[in-house]
Amino acid sequence: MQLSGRVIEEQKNYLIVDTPEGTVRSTIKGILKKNKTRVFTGDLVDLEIINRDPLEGVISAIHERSSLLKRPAVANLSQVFFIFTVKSPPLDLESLDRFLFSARVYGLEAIIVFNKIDLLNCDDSKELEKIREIYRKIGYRTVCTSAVTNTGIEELISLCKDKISAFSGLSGAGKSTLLSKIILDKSFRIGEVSGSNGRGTHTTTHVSLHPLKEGGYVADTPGISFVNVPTVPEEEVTGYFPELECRIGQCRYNNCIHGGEPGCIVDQLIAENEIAGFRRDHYLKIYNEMKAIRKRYK
Ligand SMILES: Nc1nc2c(ncn2[C@@H]2O[C@H](COP(=O)(O)OP(=O)(O)OP(=O)(O)O)[C@@H](O)[C@H]2O)c(=O)[nH]1
Ligand SMILES: [Zn+2]
Repeated sequence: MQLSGRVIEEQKNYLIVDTPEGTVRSTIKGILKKNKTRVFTGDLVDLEIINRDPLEGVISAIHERSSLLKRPAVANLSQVFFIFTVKSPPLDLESLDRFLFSARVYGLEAIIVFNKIDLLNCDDSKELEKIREIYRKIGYRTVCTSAVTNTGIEELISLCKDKISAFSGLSGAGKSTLLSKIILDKSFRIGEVSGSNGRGTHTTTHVSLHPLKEGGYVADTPGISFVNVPTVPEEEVTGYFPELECRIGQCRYNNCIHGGEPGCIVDQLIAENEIAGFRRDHYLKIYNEMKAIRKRYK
């Protein structure tokens, strides 16, 4: 019998595949091994069932991937929730912009979550609304949540439906707490790939995908890190900032990097409050980093 399913976990000698018939403990067909074909968590695969009870199978084909994240390895991730807070820890927009940049380079949809809104007073909430408006305007979805009052949890769950999602964010923002509200299963391994340096204390641990009863999967490891931005040619950095990308070619000088040159449309739009000045600053920082990296390898 043939089945298709999603690889949800890599074990030492087996891959666990979620199929309509249940989870199947699987090995990889010899010919695929011979071709050195790698199978990753998140891959959609075809299986030949070789045993019914317990269900066991052999992976015979891998469907084309839409994305592959390297560390930790996970295929076909469709979206990532970036968990941030306004208070405790304080809002860190530079990190958020670096995460958003990385997600765009990797081709992942990013959703911004402002957690711990139970801690905000009236002024904080007004400030948060202004920030949300800035990101909304450039096309990002934002969600406000509280694991204390359960605000926004239903919205998070509905956004996960039929998608493969991961949670990322700075330490202490509440990733594990929010994940445990979405994945109610007790076998959920909270915090395993988490660490103060953002790279994880158990970096060898593989990602597992947890099937949601609503449909879709959530990576159960909250440590997927976007802190280290991927390297791209510096002139392409604008392409990953939506509000800059749509202004390409509008400055006086064609090679304007929006770093204070005369006749820069970005300067004008910042003065008119159309573009957030801090986003330009974060863009310039990444631009200069990319330039420095290129020079080093020249
Ligand atoms: N007030 C409040 N506290 C929260 C909320 N969500 C999480 N916390 C608390 O914030 C602290 C950090 O939460 P975690 O879920 O461990 O955060 P994390 O992002 O997984 O942190 P790392 O494991 O360090 O990456 C815990 O003490 C949580 O109880 C919230 O919505 N409101
Ligand atoms: Zn410019």
